[in-house]
Amino acid sequence: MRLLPALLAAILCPLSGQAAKAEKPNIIVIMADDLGYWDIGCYGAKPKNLKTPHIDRLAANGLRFTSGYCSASTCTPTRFSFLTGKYAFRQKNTGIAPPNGPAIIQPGVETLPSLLKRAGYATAVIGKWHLGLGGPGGPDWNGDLKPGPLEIGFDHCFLLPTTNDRVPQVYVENHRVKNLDPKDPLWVGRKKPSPDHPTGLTHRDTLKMDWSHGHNSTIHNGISRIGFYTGGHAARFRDEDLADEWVKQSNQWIEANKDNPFFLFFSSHDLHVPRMPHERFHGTSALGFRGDAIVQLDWCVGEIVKTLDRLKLSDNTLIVFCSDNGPVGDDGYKDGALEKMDDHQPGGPFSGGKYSVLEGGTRTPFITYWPGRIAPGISDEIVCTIDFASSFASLTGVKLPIDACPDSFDIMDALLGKKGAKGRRHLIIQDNGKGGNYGFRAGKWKLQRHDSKRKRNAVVTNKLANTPVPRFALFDLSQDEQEEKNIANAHPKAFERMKQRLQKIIDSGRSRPVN
Ligand code: NG6
Ligand code: CA
Repeated sequence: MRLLPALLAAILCPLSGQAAKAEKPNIIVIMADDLGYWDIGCYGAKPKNLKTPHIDRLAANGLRFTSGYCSASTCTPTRFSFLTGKYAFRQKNTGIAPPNGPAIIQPGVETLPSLLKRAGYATAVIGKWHLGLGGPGGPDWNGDLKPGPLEIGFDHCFLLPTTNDRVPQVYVENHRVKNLDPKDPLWVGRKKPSPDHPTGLTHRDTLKMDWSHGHNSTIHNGISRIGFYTGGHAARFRDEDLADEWVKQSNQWIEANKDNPFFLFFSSHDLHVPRMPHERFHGTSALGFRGDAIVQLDWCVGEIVKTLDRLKLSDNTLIVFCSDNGPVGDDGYKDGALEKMDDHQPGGPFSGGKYSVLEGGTRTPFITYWPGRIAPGISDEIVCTIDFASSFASLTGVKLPIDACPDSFDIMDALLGKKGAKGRRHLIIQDNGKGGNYGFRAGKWKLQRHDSKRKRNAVVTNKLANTPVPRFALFDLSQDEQEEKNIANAHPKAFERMKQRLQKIIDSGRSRPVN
C-alpha cells in the first residue's frame, strides 16, 4: 500500500526528473545588428540623442545584463555560434559570408531550432540570415535555395539572404526568392556583368547615399552595394520597407502558431549599413540615420510585444534582446553617423567596437524578459548568445547529445535571474572567423591574443589603424575596462594560466562540460 503514491506518481509523470520540470514558454530572440552597449536608453544613451522606450520597458520589467556578450565582433561567426552552440573559430569559412556564399551550417548538425523542434516547438527565422545558402556551389537564385534554414531545424524562414549592403536586395521565403519573375532571372556575381553596367563608381553622382569605402558595385534604390547583380526586378525590396516587413511577417507567423509553443528568431537588419530607415523615422533621433535606425529597431520591439499582448501570450513568452556585434560609425557609407555622433558613445565605457576583440566588440545590450517569471533587475553574470542552445534545451527538457553544441553552457538559471545562479566562468570571443584574434575573459581577467597581428580597434570609424600589438596582453577589467594597461608582466602567473587555459579550450574541441 505504501508504494502506491510513488507508483501513482510514476504513472502520472512518466518522464525523468529533468523533463518533468520542463517548461515550454514561447521563445523570441530579437537580435540587433551592430548595436553597441550604450546605443539604447536603459544602457546609457542620452534621451536628447535618441529614445528607445520599448527596449527600455523590456529592461525595466526584465533582467538587464552588464556582461552580456555575443561571441564574435562580426555577424556571421556570432550567428553561427548562436545557432550551433559552437565557437566559430573551430570551423573554417565562418567569417563574413559573401553574396554567393554556400550554407555554412550543414544539415544534420544539432542547432538551437532543431533542439527546440524536438521539444515540440514551431520554429522560424525572420530577417537577416548571413549564414550562406545552397550547396558547395552556392545559392541557385532562380531555383531551390537549399540547404538553408529549413534544413537545419527551422520550419519557416523569411530572409534577407546576406546583409543589406550585399547583393541581391530580395527576400527569400522558405526555398525561393519571393516574387521572382522567371522571365527576369536573377544573376549575382563578383564581376561586372557588362561594360555599361551602372555602378557606384560610374554613376556616383546619381546616388541617394554616397559610399565611403567599398560598396561601389551594383546600384539599387539609389545605393551602391557590395557585389553585382542583374534581373529579379519584381522581387527587389526598398531598404526603407525592411523593418515593416519583418514585423508584418513575424506578426502573421506568431498569430498562426499561437496555439503551440514557438521559437522565433527575429533577426533585424538594423542598424547595419546602408542605414536607410523608413521615411517616418527620418529625424526621430539627433544622430542622423544611425540613430533613426535604432529608433526603428525599438519600434519593431514594441510591435512584437504588442502582438504578444493582443494574443494574450506575454506571460508565457520569454523574450531575449541582444546584438550580433558591437558598434561602428562609418562602415562604408557617408550617412552622417560620424558627423552627428556629438556626445553619443555607442560602445559605452569600453574600447573598440565591431571587428575588435576589445570589450566594445562583443559586450552589447542583453536583456531577458518574461513577465511573472523573471524578476526585474540587473545582473553582472557573464552570459553569451552562444549559450542559448544549451540553456533553452535545458529549459524545455531536451537532452543535449554529448557531441552537440560543444561550447554552449546551460546558464538558464542565470538568464532567469534565479537567486545565486551563476553565468559563465569563462568566455572566448573572437573577431571574424577562423584564424583571427581572441579575447578570453575569466572573472575580472581579460586576455587578448592577436594571431592575425591586426588590432582592429576603431569604434567610430572603420579605418583600422594598424596599431602594433603584442601577441598576448592581460588586463584587469575590474580596474581597467578600457583595456589600456597591459599587466602581463606584473601578474606572470595569471598571465601564464590564462594563456594555457585559452589554448586548452582551443585544442580540446569543446568547452561544455560532459555531464
Ligand atoms: C565588411 C563591409 C561592411 C560590412 C561588414 C559585414 C566593406 C568596406 N565593409 O566587409 O560594410 O558589410 O563587412 O558586417 O565592404 S556584418 O555585421 O554583417 O558582419
Ligand atoms: Ca553585424
